[in-house]
Amino acid sequence: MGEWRPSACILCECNCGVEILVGPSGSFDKIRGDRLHPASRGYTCNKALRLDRYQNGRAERLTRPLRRRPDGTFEEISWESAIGEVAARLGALPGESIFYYGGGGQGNHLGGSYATATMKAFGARYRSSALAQEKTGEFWVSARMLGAPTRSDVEHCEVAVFVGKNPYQSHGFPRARTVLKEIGRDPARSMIVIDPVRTETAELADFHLQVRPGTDVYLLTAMAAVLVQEELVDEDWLAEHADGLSEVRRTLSAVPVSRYCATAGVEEDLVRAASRRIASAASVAVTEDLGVQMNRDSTVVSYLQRLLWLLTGNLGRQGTQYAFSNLAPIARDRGHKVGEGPVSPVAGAKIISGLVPCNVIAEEILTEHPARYRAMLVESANPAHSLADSPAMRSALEALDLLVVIDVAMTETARLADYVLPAPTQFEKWEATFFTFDFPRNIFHLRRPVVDPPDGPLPEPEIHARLVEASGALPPEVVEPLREAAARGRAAFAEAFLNTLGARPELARLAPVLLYRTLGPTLPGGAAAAAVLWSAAHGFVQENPAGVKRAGYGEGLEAGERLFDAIVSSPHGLVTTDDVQEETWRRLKGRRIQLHVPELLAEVAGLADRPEPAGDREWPFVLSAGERRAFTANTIIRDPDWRGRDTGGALRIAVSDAERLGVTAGDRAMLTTRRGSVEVVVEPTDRMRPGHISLPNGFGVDHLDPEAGRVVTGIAPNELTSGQDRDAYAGTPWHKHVPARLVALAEPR
Ligand SMILES: Nc1nc2c(c(=O)[nH]1)N[C@H]1C(S)=C(S)[C@@H](COP(=O)(O)OP(=O)(O)OC[C@H]3O[C@@H](n4cnc5c(=O)[nH]c(N)nc54)[C@H](O)[C@@H]3O)O[C@H]1N2
Ligand SMILES: Nc1nc2c(c(=O)[nH]1)N[C@H]1C(S)=C(S)[C@@H](COP(=O)(O)OP(=O)(O)OC[C@H]3O[C@@H](n4cnc5c(=O)[nH]c(N)nc54)[C@H](O)[C@@H]3O)O[C@H]1N2
Ligand code: SF4
Ligand SMILES: [Mo]
Repeated sequence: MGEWRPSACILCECNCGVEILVGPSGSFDKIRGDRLHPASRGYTCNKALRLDRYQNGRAERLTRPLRRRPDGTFEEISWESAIGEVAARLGALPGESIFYYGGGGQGNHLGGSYATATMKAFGARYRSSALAQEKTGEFWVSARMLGAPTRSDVEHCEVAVFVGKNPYQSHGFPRARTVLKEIGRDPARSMIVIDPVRTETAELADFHLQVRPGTDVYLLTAMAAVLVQEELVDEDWLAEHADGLSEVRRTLSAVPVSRYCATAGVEEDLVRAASRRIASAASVAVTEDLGVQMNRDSTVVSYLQRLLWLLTGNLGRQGTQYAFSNLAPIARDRGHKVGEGPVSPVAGAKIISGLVPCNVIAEEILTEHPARYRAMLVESANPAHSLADSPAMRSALEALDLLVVIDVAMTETARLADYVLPAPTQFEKWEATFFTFDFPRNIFHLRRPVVDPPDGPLPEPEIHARLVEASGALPPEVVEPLREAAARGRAAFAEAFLNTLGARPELARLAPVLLYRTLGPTLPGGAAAAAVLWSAAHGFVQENPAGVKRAGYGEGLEAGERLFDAIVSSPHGLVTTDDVQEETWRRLKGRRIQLHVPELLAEVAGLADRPEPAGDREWPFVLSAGERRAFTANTIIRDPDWRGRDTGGALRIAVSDAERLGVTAGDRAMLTTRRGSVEVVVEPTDRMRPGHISLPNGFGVDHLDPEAGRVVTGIAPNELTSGQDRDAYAGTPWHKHVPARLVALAEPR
């Protein structure tokens, strides 16, 4: 009989606490929700139970550093050679030409938090991650309107609104299915879902606004206009908290609501009823996601979505939106106006939250421009698969002087690398995510290894430390005294560390590695990777003194130490802040809400002059490329056997369209977009609107089969998408809106 060990599911941002029964050979024999986890409280969805396929599945696990030979095959090399050669080749390039991508998927941000040191050591300035193809538009709008990011309190709201989000499958907040069912059951509460598909979430909704794909900007403009035109705006609240109501009112008063509802394909009565329901509720929580973020007008839609809840005064109360504490901020934007702030060196694309838009990366490499990126360090990401236009991405990665990939498995991206550096899996090392946005009690969960790592891989913090050391940026005369101070105790270390950074501020960005090498070895149970959390904990206490105190850690420096020690010694996770509602206003720093964002309000006004979105004879379908389903999890699990159903990743299509094409379930068809053609298997369903088709995300990756060799399952969606199809502001892709056509391949019956 094995032992139950606490950890977390790594398949979506919720990171539900789990307990794993580990067999003698390291197999995950049973997995159950961890009741002691402060956010998930025993909840998991169907996916967590299959995590053995991540740990022990048929992916091509990486165990040794690899170097690519000229013929494209790989040879195993020692860590000494790998680190020495990578550092020498990075060191020979101008720092601005070194691009860092990734830093953590859905379960692992601890390793990536050491990458700032590596970037600094080699002078790298530009970076990106998956966030810059989904959330950057939202970050920017939030910065412009509120000055801080917010999340929505779905659990306690009277009315929940989901815009282009299917939380029944994708989650995104704790215990999602339970919470959704509670709202669905309660006659006093309502759910509004804006989605062209009758999703599992839409089925629980009171109002399903089954919008025509890609026309959310009209629908949300109409909804905001109903609030203004029917005088449902919370005037008193806005007078107290917000500026810009008169400009917004002027624009929205002129909106032809009926016409926009017709354009969006939703009954006007239903739109009006949903808007009134928002206005009459004591609390409204609105969440947007990829259905609009990876779609036309995404940044304008992020703005309109916020107008709905701001015009009705839904901020800073239970069940509305809140600003959260953040132990390790994932991203925060300064909200520079269009034409101001940093841009990418070649395409001149707006950099939001420090991230270059993913859709311009290939362009920034495939050019003769002197400022092009020449080297890329990819960590815990698979951009050859996950970014728009995979063929162009592959060409770009091949055109680099140097590509280094840190991963656990041989991936589509790793296969193109000059060096592949193997890391232990997330169950073989100390790990954590920084996706903790709960309120009023926010949490953190530092996970311990549940199985021993194989001989060979090195944890990411160790890889970064070695690269930084090989760069020569971290002289031993800085490290040694700090190591000695750490051996004397935490107080001595704190003083020495602050003195060192005070005397040499240029070392600040190397701090993660410096902490890892000095404080790290003193941490219990081999928790060196947690060292970076020490400074994070102190910063967190300074930012959130009241919440930290309420959570029982006391005040000041002592609270920082107590919180850090608690993090290291809480294998089930812990509460970091216990907030009151006023904290939201404090985090907005007393700044007034800006309803009027001139660039975006002008877009709303300009809708009236746009030509009606028309059908296209050449491309009669709209393809959503990358839907979340019951068994998808980005490309974290490569072994297809983990899927309980929809194992091939079928193309979903409306029943009427399937009949017209003469295809039934399981038939093959040829799907073509401007970018490429693939053969798909169709699944007719009454969930889809006619003209709309969808493919799941996370498919089209390969695994090693003992007999058949390398086998690819399903369609890689980005063989069909284009880098040019992107938002004018944030550069985020239109993956949910790809013009397509479909031809039956099966014999018609
Ligand atoms: N099962 C599972 N869960 C996941 C993940 C996973 O891979 N699998 N990935 C995680 C990650 S990284 C993310 S970012 C989240 C994403 O989570 P979601 O955004 O919820 O997931 P999607 O299914 O990509 O898109 C959401 C919805 O957008 C709808 N949509 C398509 N076109 C339009 C449109 O024109 N307008 C509107 N309003 N809606 C439209 C789709 O029908 C779909 O229901 O999920 C996370 N959770
Ligand atoms: N067309 C289309 N494209 C999309 C989407 C879509 O809806 N449609 N969704 C997009 C979204 S929202 C996202 S978030 C991205 C996700 O795409 P990516 O950001 O590329 O992330 P993943 O696919 O999750 O890949 C994570 C990688 O981390 C590796 N890994 C797992 N554990 C570890 C570890 O402990 N250490 C290291 N170093 N590596 C590890 C895995 O093997 C895998 O290669 O995809 C995006 N791409
Ligand atoms: S996939 Fe997400 S919601 Fe499901 S168990 Fe894992 S972390 Fe929890
Ligand atoms: Mo994502």
